[in-house]
Amino acid sequence: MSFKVFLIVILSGVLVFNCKEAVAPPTAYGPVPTKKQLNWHDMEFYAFVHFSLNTFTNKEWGYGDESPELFNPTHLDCNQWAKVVKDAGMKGIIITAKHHDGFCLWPSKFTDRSVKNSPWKNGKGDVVKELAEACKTYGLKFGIYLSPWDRNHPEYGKPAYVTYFRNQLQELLTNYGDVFEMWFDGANGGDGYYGGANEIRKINTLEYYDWEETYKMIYDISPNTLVWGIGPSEARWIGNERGRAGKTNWCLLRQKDDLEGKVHYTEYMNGHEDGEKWVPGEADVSIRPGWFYHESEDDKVRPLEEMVDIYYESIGRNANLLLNLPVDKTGQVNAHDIQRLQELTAVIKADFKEDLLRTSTATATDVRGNSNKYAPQGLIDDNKTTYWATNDSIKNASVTFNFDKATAFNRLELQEFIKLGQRVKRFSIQILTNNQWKTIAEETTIGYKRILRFPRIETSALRLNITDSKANIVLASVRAYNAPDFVRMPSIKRDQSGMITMECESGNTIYFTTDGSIPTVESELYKQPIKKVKNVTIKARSFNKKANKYSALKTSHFKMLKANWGVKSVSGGDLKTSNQVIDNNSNTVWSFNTNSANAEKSIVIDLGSVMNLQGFTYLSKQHGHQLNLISKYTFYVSNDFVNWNKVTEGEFANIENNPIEQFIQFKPLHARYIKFVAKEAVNKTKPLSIAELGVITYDKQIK
Ligand code: FUL
Repeated sequence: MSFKVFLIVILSGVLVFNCKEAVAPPTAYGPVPTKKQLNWHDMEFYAFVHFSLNTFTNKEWGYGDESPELFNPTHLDCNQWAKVVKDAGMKGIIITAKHHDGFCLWPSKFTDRSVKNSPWKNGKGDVVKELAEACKTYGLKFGIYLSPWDRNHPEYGKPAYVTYFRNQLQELLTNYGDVFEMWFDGANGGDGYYGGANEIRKINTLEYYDWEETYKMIYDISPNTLVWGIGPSEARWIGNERGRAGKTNWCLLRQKDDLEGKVHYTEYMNGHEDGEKWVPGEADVSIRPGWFYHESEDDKVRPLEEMVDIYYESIGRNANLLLNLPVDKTGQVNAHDIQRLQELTAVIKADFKEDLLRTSTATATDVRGNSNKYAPQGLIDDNKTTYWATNDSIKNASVTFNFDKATAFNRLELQEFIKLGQRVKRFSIQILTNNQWKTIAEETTIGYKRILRFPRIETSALRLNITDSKANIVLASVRAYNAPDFVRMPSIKRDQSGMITMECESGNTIYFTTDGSIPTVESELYKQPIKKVKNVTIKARSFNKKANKYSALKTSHFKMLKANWGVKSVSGGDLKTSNQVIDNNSNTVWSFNTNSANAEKSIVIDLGSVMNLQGFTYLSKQHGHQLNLISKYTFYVSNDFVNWNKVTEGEFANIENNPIEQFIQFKPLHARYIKFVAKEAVNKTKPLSIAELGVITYDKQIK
């Protein structure tokens, strides 16, 4: 080698080296997650277990006066819970160590209201310990729900209770190993037993617990615990108990405002683009209507397609999913719930089987410093630490993915490199058809993870356009999947005249039975509405001939037809429209609308004949911001419309957070007239809504 050549080699080496040196990595923009939060994001999917005295009293909220002796699971097995959770690909379990009624699943030394005074294991058991150990055995993380509200404690509302609450926190965080998440429920204050006072106690949640001090204590004992919910938390509620995040979902929150009570919870679904702190959303939902186990809900486990939608609208919308599996009276996850969970897991596994972008080639309109290190290859290399980044001033840019042959897919999964902040405000997806770019999706945020579902397309190239970003783009991954066809269940409705209508997606057909057997293509084909006026159970499945596939089974029990019912009288509302409460249509809503808070609000219904009753049902308005919920009721019956017997009174527990149909049971009786009285409203709203009132009957109708 001549000296000249040698010099050129050396110089170019220096140049390349310099070039590499010159491309500085992108810097963080705005609030960023802590290491703890990053680990939490990676968990994505974990379980909630609601299990306590309520499991045995059949309640959603205990009043606080229930005896600990009622807690007596026959075959408690935390390893069974852990196995179910592990098999579903979930990463941890959060247990209701203490719910609002104050009963403790561990033998706390600060109260007698715990497992130690239950017959279970002769008072020697500790559910929290058994679960912590089971989680360890199965490689799951372990979390704790400790209700700040305690409807039993005599000192609740006074300073002494806060000390008690902190003592229990300390106990839980010290004695059971690592706790990945501490869950502080927002439901707080109201009436309760409170050591026998039986009164209403309200507190200011933001001030009463001195959260700053409480958090300090938590972090002193357990710095790796992420605190959820109230106070200066590190993750937020998603704003509903349906497990759905907003399409636009920022991991940021104006927490300072929140701590001053200036943020409405409906904002939690989307977070705040201008939030000053990283407080990502966690979507909580129960696999059934209630949070605690009720045998009456065994046939009301959420349908598979709802579960699939929940998955896509939580994890697929930049939120973690906390799915509740209510453990039943035996002390195990119930078979009905396990089956649904397994079905869900199978769908998710099949949907995300093979990333089709792995073998594509990716080119970008802008690459930071033209460096290989930040090239779009980093999006498809299945390596979490590599990413595509643009130059500092570039807030919109595109990546084109070319397939070597036409490729079909219907899912797209995107992830930002959130270690450096959440940036993308808007993006679109295009595919190449007939040499033209066609837009198939226009969306907003991405965050930790965003998954899009769309009808299957086939294309030789896919383009991602980031059209607006807070700062230069730093994207971690893009993946495409071809999820199998999912045949959705048919919907089944019956109107007041008894006509049953079924619907399914176009192209599919419906087969059904009325004898309890599982429908197949040999069963009756649904062609037109059928009339069934008596009690009937319809089992139906949609069938997709092309894919040779059935939907999940849809079971609808139709009980009492309200055809002979009539509203006899109302107080505090309009009689003319009141039939809406018995029209079997949850979309028509009738309201008590008197201006006077003290005025009687009652509605009397004639059931047409004397019936065997053992309960009633109340369904509030279901849609919209203001649901005008009734929180307390009194219920009367009569046989002659003159003499009335008060049968029951009480509260619709947790209706504010979870406004599902309320089932109130009472001792069997015979009656023809029922009177429903609305005693109190959630939030003291004026109109009080009723979408539907019903009765729970037993046996057959009697004369
Ligand atoms: C709510 C509580 O009141 C429910 O009982 C349940 O624990 C749910 C997860 O949070 O606010």
